[in-house]
Amino acid sequence: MNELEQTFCGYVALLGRPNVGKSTLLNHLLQQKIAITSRKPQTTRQNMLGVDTQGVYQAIYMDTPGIHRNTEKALNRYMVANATAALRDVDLRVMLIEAGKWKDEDAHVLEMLRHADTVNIAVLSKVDLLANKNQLLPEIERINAMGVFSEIIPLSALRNEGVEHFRQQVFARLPAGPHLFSADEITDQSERRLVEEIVREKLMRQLGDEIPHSAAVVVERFVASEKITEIHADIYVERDGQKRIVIGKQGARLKLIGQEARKDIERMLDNKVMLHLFVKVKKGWTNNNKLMTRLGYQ
Ligand SMILES: Nc1nc2c(ncn2[C@@H]2O[C@H](COP(=O)(O)OP(=O)(O)OP(=O)(O)O)[C@@H](O)[C@H]2O)c(=O)[nH]1
Ligand SMILES: [Mg+2]
Repeated sequence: MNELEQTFCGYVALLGRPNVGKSTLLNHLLQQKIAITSRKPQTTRQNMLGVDTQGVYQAIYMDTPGIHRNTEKALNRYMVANATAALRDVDLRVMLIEAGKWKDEDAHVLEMLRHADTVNIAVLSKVDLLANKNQLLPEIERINAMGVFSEIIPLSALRNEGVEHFRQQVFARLPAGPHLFSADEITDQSERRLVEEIVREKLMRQLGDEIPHSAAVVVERFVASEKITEIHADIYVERDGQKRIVIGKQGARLKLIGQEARKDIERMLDNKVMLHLFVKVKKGWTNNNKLMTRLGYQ
């Protein structure tokens, strides 16, 4: 990049109801896995940044928790508050809508976007799942008629279709300004934090519907040497019964979770990893602000 060249940089929020593919899109844009994903809704709990720098352009994506209306528990309120904070203070807002699967929760997100004055782009996600591609055009027209979006982009992150077009559309809308991250920085998350998230992803993926939403992971020890990185992490659940399930028969489940997590962590750190997991109970932490803060949700 020539020093005198005009550069462009801006914050881009990825928004939408749970499970529409926000985190998956971010990972595919960066061609690196930084955000955890799962088939279960409400996987992402906190905003995180992913930086896409190419030449004069720098898009600083903000992945957000899915916006939903079940806010009985403090943790759910915290998640939605994170996402709605991202609505403000960004240069560009991208709403993901699952192609062919419009729901009430989408309408709720749309109303939030309507009341802001920054540019909005709609992404129609997971188009590979559409049985009939003829559905796409009427849906694009219907969304266009809502009068909220300057652009509607169908894509499949998993098949890498439309992702490059989306990237260019975002770049084209960034305001002029200096880059805020160096070209080799791709996230604002620490390695410890990423490890916690990887372990939580394996919990999300390997356990039934209830426990993943009651689990938190905290790295207690992280010692890196040239040959090996030793990590101790605590998994917190809300009840003794949940602890038994996470551990499994003779520790089988916990072992599997550890193996899966270790593979990902080794890839990320590019080092051998010794991972020790411990399961602990913090009664009712998802509805207790003090405990949430202790477990990393401030
Ligand atoms: N077939 C298909 N599945 C996808 C695509 N993108 C995402 N998915 C799947 O959709 C599910 C949800 O993806 P996530 O990226 O976790 O969704 P999210 O919007 O971040 O969800 P929350 O964090 O819960 O709000 C996962 O099982 C993904 O593999 C896609 O392009 N095609
Ligand atoms: Mg997510």
